[in-house]
Amino acid sequence: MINRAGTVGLLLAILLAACGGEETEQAGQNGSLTVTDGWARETSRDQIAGVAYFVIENGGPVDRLVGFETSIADRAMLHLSETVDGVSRMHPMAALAIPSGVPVILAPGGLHVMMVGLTGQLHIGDRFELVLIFESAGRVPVEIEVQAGDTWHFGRAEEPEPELDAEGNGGDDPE
Ligand SMILES: [Cu+2]
Repeated sequence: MINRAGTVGLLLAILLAACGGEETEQAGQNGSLTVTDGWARETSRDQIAGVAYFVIENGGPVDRLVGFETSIADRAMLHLSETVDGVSRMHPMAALAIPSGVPVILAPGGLHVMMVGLTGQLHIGDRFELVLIFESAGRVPVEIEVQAGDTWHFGRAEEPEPELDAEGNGGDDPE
């Protein structure tokens, strides 16, 4: 049975939840895990894949990022770019360890989320949701904003100089 006090308590809980949702609109959060600075590169009309980046901070015990969900692509996976002898290559990664107290930064030229089978072109200013799935913390939805960028990911053997990164990230250092 729900008595009057219980009903008021329930209403308060709903209100608090609503406020909490507003606060975390920009930063995806689940317990001790916070994901910020989510952005993706704009894509050209013919591009079938896109890339997304963000910063993960973990105030709790070590966790692992094990997967993604998004409605804007057939699938999304973790990749690592490496340049060996002037040639860039990407390697899929099954999981990524998220240490405690050390930000994990996904950025051009390194770790990124590869979104394959885009349902449409990504235009500057577009926003979409990418759900990060952690082994312990579970699902963390993150808002990703599309920002300017060239199609370095597929068009070139070499990646552009890091000025683009600084521009894209607004020069914010998570530390
Ligand atoms: Cu990739």
